Amino acid sequence: MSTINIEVPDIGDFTDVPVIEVLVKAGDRVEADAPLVTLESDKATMEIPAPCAGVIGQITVRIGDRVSQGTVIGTMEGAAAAAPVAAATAAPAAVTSAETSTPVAPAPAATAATSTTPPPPSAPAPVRAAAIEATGGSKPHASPSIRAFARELGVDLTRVPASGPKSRITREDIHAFVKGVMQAPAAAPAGSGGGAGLDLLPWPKVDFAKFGAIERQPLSRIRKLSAANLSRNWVMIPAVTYHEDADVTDLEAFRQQINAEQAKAGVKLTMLAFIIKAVCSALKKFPEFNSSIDLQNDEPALILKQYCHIGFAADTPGGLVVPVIRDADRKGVAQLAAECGELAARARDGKLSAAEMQGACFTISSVGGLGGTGFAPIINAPEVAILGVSRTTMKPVWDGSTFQPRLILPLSLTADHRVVDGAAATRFNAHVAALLADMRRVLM
Ligand code: CAO
Repeated sequence: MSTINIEVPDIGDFTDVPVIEVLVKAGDRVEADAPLVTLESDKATMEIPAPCAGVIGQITVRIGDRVSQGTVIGTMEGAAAAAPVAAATAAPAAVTSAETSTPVAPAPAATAATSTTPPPPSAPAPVRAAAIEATGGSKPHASPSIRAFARELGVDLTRVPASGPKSRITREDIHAFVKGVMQAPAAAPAGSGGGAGLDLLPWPKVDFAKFGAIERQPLSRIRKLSAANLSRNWVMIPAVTYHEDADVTDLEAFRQQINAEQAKAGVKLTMLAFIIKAVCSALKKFPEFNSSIDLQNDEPALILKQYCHIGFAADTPGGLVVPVIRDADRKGVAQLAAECGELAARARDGKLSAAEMQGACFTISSVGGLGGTGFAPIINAPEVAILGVSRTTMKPVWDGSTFQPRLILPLSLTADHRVVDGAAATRFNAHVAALLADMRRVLM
C-alpha cells in the first residue's frame, strides 16, 4: 500500500471543468472505479473513478473548483492501479505517486459523452459520462452513479424533484422521493372510489397555443421543489385556518420611536421581529404548537421540541424560500430583526445553505409589507402550524363608548387538526394578539 495522488485522467477535449459533486471524504474506503467526484462541462457530466481500491487520504477539490486533465483531486492509500490499458482504447491515466508526482500506474481514460466504445474487459472503468440535455429538455439531469442508484431502486427520475445545481438530481433527492412515496397514502386505482387513495383525475392536457400566443418558461429549481412539498402538505395535512386581529397601535408607535432614536446606530426594528418574539413566547405556553408528528416508526408519536427555531417565508426572484432563525427565543428583537434582514438578503441572492433552511419548529409568512387582509398559509411539514401575517390598517374599534382609531394587524394561523384542536388554535392566536397588543406580557 502506498500513498498516491489521484489525478483527473484524460477527459477528452474538456478543460477547466467545474466540480459539481464530491462523493467521498477522507477515511472512506472505496473500491476500484468507485466514483469520487463529478465534473460537469456544458456538454457532459463525468465521474472521476477511483484508480484502485483503497482508503481516501484527502480530497483537495471543492464544489465549484475547476479541473483539467492532470489536476490532482486528492490522495489515497491503495495498491498500485490496474495494468496499462491499450492506447487505442483509452488514454493514459492519472495516478501519480504523492511523493514523487511521477506516474506509477496508468488508469483508463475518459470516453467522450457520445462515445459508444466499451472499455476492454480487464480495464478499470473509464470516466463515466452522461450527455447533458439542452435547456428545456425533458430528460432529468443526473450523474451516471445517480442514474444507477435510481435504477437499483426502480425510481423513475422524471418524477424526482431536483435540488442540485442546474436542476441536477442528487442522491438525497432520490432518498426524499422514495421516502415520500413510502409515506404517501396508499394509491387506489382511478375511479375506484374506495376512499383509501386520492382517486384524482389526471392533470388536464391542454394545447394552450390553440387559443392564442404563449411562451413556455422552465420552472426554477426552487419552484419545482416547493411545488412538490406544498402539494404533499396540502394533501396530507387536515389543516384549518383561524383568523385573529391584533391591535398593534402601541407597538407600532414604540417601534417607530426606537427606530427614530437609534437610526444613527443603524438599528431597524421590524414588525416581523416583534411577531417572532411573540410567537416564541406563545410556543412556550402552548408546546403542542412546537411539535411534529413522527410517522417514521410503526407507532406514530408526537415529538415535542425543547428548542425554538423559527422559519420565515422570504420572497426571492427564484421563488419562495424559508430561512430559519436558530434559538429565536433566546434573542432580542434587535438581533432578530438584523438576522431576518441578513438571511432574507442572502435568500434573495441565492446564497443560503441547505442547513440554514432546516430545523424550523414553526413558520411565519408575512406579506404585510406588500398588502393583504388575510390568507390561509400552507403548513410547512413536519411543522404543525404556520402564522400568516397581512397588512396593518387603521380601523375604528369600539371602546365601549366611542370608536377609536386603532392599528390592526390581521393574523391567520393554519394548524394541523391532527395535533391542534380549534379551541387550542384560537387560544394560541388570541395569545399572540394579546402579546403584540402589549409586549410587556412577553416578560410574564
Ligand atoms: N403591515 C404594514 N406594513 C408592513 C407590515 C405589515 N404587517 N410588515 C412590514 N411592513 C412594512 C415595513 O414596515 C416596511 O416599511 P418601512 O421600511 O417603512 O418600515 C415595509 O413594509 C417593507 O418591509 P419588508 O418586507 O422589507 O420587511 P419585513 O420584515 O416586513 O419582511 C420578509 C421581510 C423577508 C418577510 C419580506 O421581505 C418577504 O419576503 N415577504 C414575503 C413573504 C412571502 O412571500 N410570503 C408568502 C409565502 S406563502 O406563499
